[in-house]
Amino acid sequence: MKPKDYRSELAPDWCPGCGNYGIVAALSRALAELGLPPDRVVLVSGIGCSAKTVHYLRAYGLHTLHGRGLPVAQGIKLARPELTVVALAGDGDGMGIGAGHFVGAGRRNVDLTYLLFNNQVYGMTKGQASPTLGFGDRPKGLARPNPQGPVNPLWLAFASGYTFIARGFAFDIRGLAGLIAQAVRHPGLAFIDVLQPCPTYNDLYTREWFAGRVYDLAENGYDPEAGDVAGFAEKAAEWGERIPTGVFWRSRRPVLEEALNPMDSGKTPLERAEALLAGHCLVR
Ligand SMILES: Cc1ncc(C[n+]2csc(CCOP(=O)(O)OP(=O)(O)O)c2C)c(N)n1
Repeated sequence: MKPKDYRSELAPDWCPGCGNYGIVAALSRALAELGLPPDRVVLVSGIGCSAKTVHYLRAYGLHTLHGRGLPVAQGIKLARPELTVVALAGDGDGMGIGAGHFVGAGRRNVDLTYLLFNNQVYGMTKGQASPTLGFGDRPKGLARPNPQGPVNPLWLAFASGYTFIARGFAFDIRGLAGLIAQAVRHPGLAFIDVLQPCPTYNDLYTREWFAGRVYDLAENGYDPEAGDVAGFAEKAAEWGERIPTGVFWRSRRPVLEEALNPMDSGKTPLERAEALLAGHCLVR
């Protein structure tokens, strides 16, 4: 399989210069590198410009509801553990309306990959401030500077229990493809915050702005497996003149599939999850 073999017959209708083109290129490159047949891959999205990605790649795809991609993705993985599941969301989708699911998924550690298309605005609805936009920032879709502070997706992923945490840049296609391949291979819930410039509504954080700032954590000998929480927190907070990309954190703990009752081995993980949860619920 070559990267182009994962492209669907549909032509993307994103704006010229959108970072999403780089993400599609990186995702198809990673799937080719992993040698995954399209019928073993499921892409799950919420709502937004980012969510259209599932239509432009040749694999199974579900375009779900705003902020709800992760619960669907986890259900698919539990029902069909042999499939590779990749969930994707915009920063409004994933860090706003879907933030509760983001936290819950971290606690479960189901073996799937989650890509955040982070452009700091609600692209599809004309550039309102998303939860990752900085305090006081005023990209052109805002009438006034942003009165709210940003959430740090890397810190939130860590606090929620994600076992693989990385950041990529949409226009570093080779680097992002490498991160996606590592995330898919990681046995557990893997999160990649993708810096994805929106050329139409975010005139502050542009492709050029990022290109002069991003650097690879690995260049400075950073070890994501050192278990160094303070080092992780410091690197995840670095933003401004220099912005780190690469793998920030990698650890192992049982995935939900393993943690379920081993006595129920004749059942699928989804049936085992239902049996387990039934024991914890007063009302079904
Ligand atoms: C429940 C619900 N609320 C609001 C909307 C309207 N809506 C559609 S896309 C969107 C924001 C998308 O922004 P983001 O997730 O950052 O993705 P982007 O378009 O930038 O890729 C909103 C608020 C919706 N479709 N459904």
